[in-house]
Amino acid sequence: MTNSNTPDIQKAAPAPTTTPTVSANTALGWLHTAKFLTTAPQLHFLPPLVVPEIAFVGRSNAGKSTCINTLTQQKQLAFASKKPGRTQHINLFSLGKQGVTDAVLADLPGYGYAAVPKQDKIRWQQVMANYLVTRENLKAIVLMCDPRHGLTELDEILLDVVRPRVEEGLKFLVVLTKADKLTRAEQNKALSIMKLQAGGGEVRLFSATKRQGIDEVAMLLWQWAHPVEPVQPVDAPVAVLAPPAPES
Ligand SMILES: Nc1nc2c(ncn2[C@@H]2O[C@H](COP(=O)(O)OP(=O)(O)OP(=O)(O)O)[C@@H](O)[C@H]2O)c(=O)[nH]1
Ligand SMILES: [Mg+2]
Repeated sequence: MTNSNTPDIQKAAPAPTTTPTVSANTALGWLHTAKFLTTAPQLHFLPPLVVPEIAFVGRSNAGKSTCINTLTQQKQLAFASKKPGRTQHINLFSLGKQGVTDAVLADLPGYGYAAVPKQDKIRWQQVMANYLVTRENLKAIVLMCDPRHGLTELDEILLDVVRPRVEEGLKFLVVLTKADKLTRAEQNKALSIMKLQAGGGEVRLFSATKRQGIDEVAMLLWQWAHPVEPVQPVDAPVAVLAPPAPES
């Protein structure tokens, strides 16, 4: 029984989970606010930002721009094309309700397109590595991978480049694109193989044409852009004095 004259001792509440839950509708509504922000041929032309940035990377023609258009439900936000090498700059899209930007999506040019001159390839790989290593507000990477090809040599190089940042907390998702080209059994097999290769990163099947995996990817991106900071535990218990007992 509590004596009203004795101070109540209130312990600090346990830290809340760092993974907030969100409905697919909320996540998709948020992604739908996407607006073109800027485009840059090189990292140093990008504006420094403080809001979380989520970069879409992967080989040429993997479906990065299409994925951004599908997630944001905007047909021509990012330039998608049958012709590989369509995206040649780093394109940023701002996200946020009521005009308040709370995150940015980055659509990066693809790599590995055979017809690109060797010098351009090398230059681009340097721009990309530089971006992935030094972009300060980069919070997550979405690696688009066509499961019919699996991880290419350049994907592996990219994974090596970002590994130290992933170990420091950078979020990482492999999206297995164009899942509509695979049977259900092939999809499951590709998913299991990639889970082994993704080194603890998330893996999701995705198809823009069949609208598969959209909710799941949208919710993951929303969670990553809106992390809940754990409440610091209070060292000493907080004493809350009970009101004095009324005099009789
Ligand atoms: N069947 C199918 N085709 C897709 C899907 N996603 C993209 N594509 C097609 O793949 C081609 C390349 O798509 P993009 O989104 O331009 O690919 P990208 O990765 O941005 O390519 P780059 O800008 O060259 O790096 C286009 O013809 C798309 O229509 C999908 O989920 N299913
Ligand atoms: Mg593109």
